[in-house]
Amino acid sequence: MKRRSVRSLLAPLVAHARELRGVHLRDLFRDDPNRAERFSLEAGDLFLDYSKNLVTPKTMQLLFQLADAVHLRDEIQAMFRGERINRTENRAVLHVALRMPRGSSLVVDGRNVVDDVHAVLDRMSDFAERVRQGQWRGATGRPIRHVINIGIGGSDLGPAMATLALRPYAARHLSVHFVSNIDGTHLAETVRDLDPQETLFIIASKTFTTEETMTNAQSARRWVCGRLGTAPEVVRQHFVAVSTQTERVVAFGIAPENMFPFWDWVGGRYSLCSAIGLPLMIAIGPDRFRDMLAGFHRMDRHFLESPWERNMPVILGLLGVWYNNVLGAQTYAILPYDQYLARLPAYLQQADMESNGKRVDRHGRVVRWQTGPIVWGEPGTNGQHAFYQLIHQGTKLVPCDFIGFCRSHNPIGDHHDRLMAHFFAQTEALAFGKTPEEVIAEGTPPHLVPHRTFPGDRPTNTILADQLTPSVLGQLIALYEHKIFTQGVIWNIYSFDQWGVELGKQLAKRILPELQSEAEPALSHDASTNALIRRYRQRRAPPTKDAAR
Ligand code: G6Q
Repeated sequence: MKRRSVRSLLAPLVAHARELRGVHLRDLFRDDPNRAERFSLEAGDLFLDYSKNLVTPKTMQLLFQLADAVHLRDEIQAMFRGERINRTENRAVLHVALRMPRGSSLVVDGRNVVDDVHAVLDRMSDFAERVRQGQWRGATGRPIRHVINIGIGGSDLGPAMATLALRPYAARHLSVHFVSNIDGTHLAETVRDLDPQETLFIIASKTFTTEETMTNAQSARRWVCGRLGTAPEVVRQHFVAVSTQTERVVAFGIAPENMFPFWDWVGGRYSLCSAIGLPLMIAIGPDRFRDMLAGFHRMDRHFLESPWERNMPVILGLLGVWYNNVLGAQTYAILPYDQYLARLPAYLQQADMESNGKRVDRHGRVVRWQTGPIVWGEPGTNGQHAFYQLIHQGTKLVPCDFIGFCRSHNPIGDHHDRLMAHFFAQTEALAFGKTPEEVIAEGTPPHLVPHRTFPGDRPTNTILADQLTPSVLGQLIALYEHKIFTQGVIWNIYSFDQWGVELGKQLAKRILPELQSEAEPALSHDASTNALIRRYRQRRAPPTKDAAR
């Protein structure tokens, strides 16, 4: 598909930004009484108000033209058709197939992958129910009470985020834990107070070679076998796997019938709806898990079918481009006003930064425009007492997404109204600020007026839903997945590979034997790395084999 260079496509927006210089959000709201209505929309159960952005109808029109100019519609359709759009790895990108309803069809290389998806979901459901009902027993006959997922990156962040997010729906007689870090502390502290007789490990790794996961899995197996013995039923009853690699799973000692597969067309950071969601399914049960998949699917259809001006992921993506490429924002903040979404910023950080943190375009040329932003955030109201100062009065432009719910799962006292009062107050304060005149009128001493003035004009999106249900979570995650897709298309980069994680891994492989050799190794790194390795060797504790004693 021929397209013009990103810089020339952005030129009309750059010129338009000049026209808008000096126009404040206060002016935009004053001049258009319908602004809140004009710039808000519903998709499924999500309501988005984007009126507190630094945009006019013309800005949106130019952004929609940009979406057309990069052939966004064709690119979306190509993904949904199962084309190999992940060209650098020569793979289709089909997380959308993971949530297509039973009976629908998407044929890839002659196979209807939706049938495969539902066959695995059925096996997962059966297994999850057996664990939940206490029918799946440990090697000594005790029911499982603790589930520990061992995985990292895409094989950890999604299920960890969602298991916390959907805790109100979880079986409370089971505890579900996530171990990811190769730091032995993570595993040691997780198993510390658990009884191996009642503990089930899920080893989640697409490749089944990831160093962190395999090191933790081996230590977990030592922890279990050291206490329950090495009879085959010990590993059989206490370890299952989620992977694409049957042979490696079997070599670890896990029987093929205890492995839940997925496919190379599922990217790690897009894998929550695959078997990678098994710990979540055990926590909330198969029906709730399917509700979540239905929520994802609803947003998928919305993205595929809606015109740009009613298309929530496209609008969020375009607004992000406006700030990132035209107004010079370096970051954007995800601010969920719900404690259950505490891990959402970390999850979206991976989804966004690993997908769009790229420096060359699809032709391999170094880009001359900004690509993915830095994504960060914390749940409200904690952030208000920490970093919001900089957003309100600092020198940087930080667009924010505020995510909130009308109903709490824990309606104690008036906590929820108080929480939501802050939620609404923050976007109002950020947009409209407080002028020096208003500060003076409050009787503020003149020397303090500049300090107490809030410039406002700080952009925010507000995403509001009735309640954080499994379906709403699915819709929310799919919203961001497709926003990220939209931006990757505009920046003309490949969003579905992650070569940037390789170099550090290779260097660590070279350094490990240098840390472990008994004889002083000949080091040939740079002077800094050599000296640091020597210092570590002199001071470290003697090595121990059992990280999970
Ligand atoms: C995600 C990345 C990455 C991956 C982890 C774990 O998109 O590919 O975060 O998920 O490196 O990989 P394995 O599942 O193969 O262990």
